[in-house]
Amino acid sequence: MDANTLAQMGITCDTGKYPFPVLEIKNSNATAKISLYGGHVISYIPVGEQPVLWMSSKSWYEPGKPLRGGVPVCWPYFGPAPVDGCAAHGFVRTAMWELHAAETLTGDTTKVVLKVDEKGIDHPLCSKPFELYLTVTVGAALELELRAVNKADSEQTFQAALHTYFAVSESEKITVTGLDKTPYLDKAPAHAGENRVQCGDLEIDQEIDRVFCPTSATVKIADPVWRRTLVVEKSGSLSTVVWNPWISKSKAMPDFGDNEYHRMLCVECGNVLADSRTLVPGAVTVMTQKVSVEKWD
Ligand code: TA6
Repeated sequence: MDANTLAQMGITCDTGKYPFPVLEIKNSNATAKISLYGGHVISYIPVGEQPVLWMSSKSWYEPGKPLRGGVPVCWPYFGPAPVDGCAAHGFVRTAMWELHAAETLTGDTTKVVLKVDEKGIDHPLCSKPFELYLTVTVGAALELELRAVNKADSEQTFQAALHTYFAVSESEKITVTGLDKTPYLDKAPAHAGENRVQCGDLEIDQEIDRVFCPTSATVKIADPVWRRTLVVEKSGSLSTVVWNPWISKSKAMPDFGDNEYHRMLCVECGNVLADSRTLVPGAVTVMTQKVSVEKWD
């Protein structure tokens, strides 16, 4: 798709600031930035709003290293790699994706489709052909669709997550609702490996690393300082991960500012752990996440 056609849709490609192409989308509803490296949404700002996504000031922008913030696409596994020496959260967040399609929808909303497949990925766990499509719709809401196609002649089992980093005014002041009475695997040090049940709303006053499953619930992040609620709806997903690294883990990550845990919360729609998916040859699975902002009066 040539630059002029894209420009008419409010899409430009910035190859200056970053060592890889970054699509910049601007319409009357919002602006957004999407890195073709990683198929990674790195910014979404509705008009007149604070940023919805958070990016670390320490993020790497180097091929081979994952971006810190925005919406990392975790696929075909979630968490530590099942083999030594490989990065966590799969191999597509450090792969080059291509712009597959773009169009302007009614209501001055911009839709782009990114694609990645096994070609050009050199990774010990990338052994079978696949196609992954990330559809990003930028409007008054941010809508993501992750579509996985098994192109192999044998079945493939995978885990996936849209590992979304949300921007908040102060993590200790927000309240997360929608997960009350939901079972979760606790991965934070205090109760690592324990299967527990969420009791009421979730507040952030320690390291939080919880894999909720099963849940198809909409999660809301109420932010009393910015007087808004971030609404995270999903489909095709029965697991949701909530993560804040808090103090010691923030200090342990070189691409994460020591005090940045105050400014972010991850709410990740996924197919992880017991919610992993198996595709027979030719099968397709789709997971969606829709993020919208409810302004308080
Ligand atoms: O989704 C939460 C989590 O699995 C945490 O355990 C932490 O590892 C986080 O992802 C970030 O992982 P990353 O590999 O991007 O540093």
